[in-house]
Amino acid sequence: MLTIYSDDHHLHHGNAELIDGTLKPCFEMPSRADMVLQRVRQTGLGDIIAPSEHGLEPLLRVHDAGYVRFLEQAWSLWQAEGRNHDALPLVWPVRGLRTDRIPQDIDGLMGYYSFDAGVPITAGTWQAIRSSANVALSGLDAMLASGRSTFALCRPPGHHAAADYMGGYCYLNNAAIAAQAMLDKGAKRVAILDVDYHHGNGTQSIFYGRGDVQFLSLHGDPLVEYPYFLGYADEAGTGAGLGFNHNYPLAHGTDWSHYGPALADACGKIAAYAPDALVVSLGVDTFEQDPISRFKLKNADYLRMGEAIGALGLPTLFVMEGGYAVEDIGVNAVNVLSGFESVA
Ligand code: OKP
Ligand code: ZN
Repeated sequence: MLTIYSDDHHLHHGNAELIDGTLKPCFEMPSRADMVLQRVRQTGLGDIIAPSEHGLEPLLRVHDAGYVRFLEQAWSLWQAEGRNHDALPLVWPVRGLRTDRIPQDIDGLMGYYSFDAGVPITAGTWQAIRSSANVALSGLDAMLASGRSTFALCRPPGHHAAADYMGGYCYLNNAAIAAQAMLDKGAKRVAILDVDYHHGNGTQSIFYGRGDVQFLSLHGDPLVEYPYFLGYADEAGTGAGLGFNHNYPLAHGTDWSHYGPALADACGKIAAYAPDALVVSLGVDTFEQDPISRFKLKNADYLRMGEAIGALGLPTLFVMEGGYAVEDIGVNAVNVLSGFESVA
């Protein structure tokens, strides 16, 4: 399988995140993608190529123009305040507060365009997130040109980013951008399967009213897990999108004995939808040793995951999302891809 990768992700390296009430080094760190790349090489998965520039247009098919402009300008606005450490949001417009006036000050903008504090903006963030989206879009190009499934080794991840807000380590929604680009290139229906441990709230919200994108997500139950405010089983879509959104909230401690059947159910729904292609939001933070997650999947379970997805027989674009057990992230991600290839 072909991998798309760029070193540009190194330009985004947040210093710290607020977790459990203290500042800790960011779990979402450059070594994550380095380890996946190393495993791709080690296993001889296939060629590795650089992305090409796709411009802003495909981003603006999914994201709000004001939000994209904010992402581009945030670091320089922050610096203009005389600050040279990472930018972080610290105030949000919750119930009853106004969202009809967009603040002009950088602290107000950071809050307006985010839903949590897990999104440091650094000097290189804009370039890194643009590159990450280019990785996904170049993966799509390769998949369409060859008819073969492709791995977009994106970093930073994207699935928590909505049309006009960042959060959960995510800025631009790489999977959504690729799915929309596929439709714009002539696909009639695209399915997005999100196997990251956390609910893909951004992707869900982007396509919630749409019937041309089916979204399915297996994740920690939002009643007890981040992102808490979306991802319940009764979220089925709205309007033309009704019936095209499927959430599988799963309990803490979920292992393959419960994950496997949920995945099989999701795959059945994908098969029934009969999409032209599949995008997989590939997070491997479902791993038993993940430092911020509570599922119990083992290394070999990722081979089974890949086999289940491969059995669909669809052209598939894998888009890297989460996974924070850095020692195992490469093994687990590539196990999915190898399992997929063993049946596809
Ligand atoms: C990004 B992706 C854990 C706090 C979680 C944010 C997690 C973002 C995950 N107690 N903080 O979905 O892997
Ligand atoms: Zn995650």
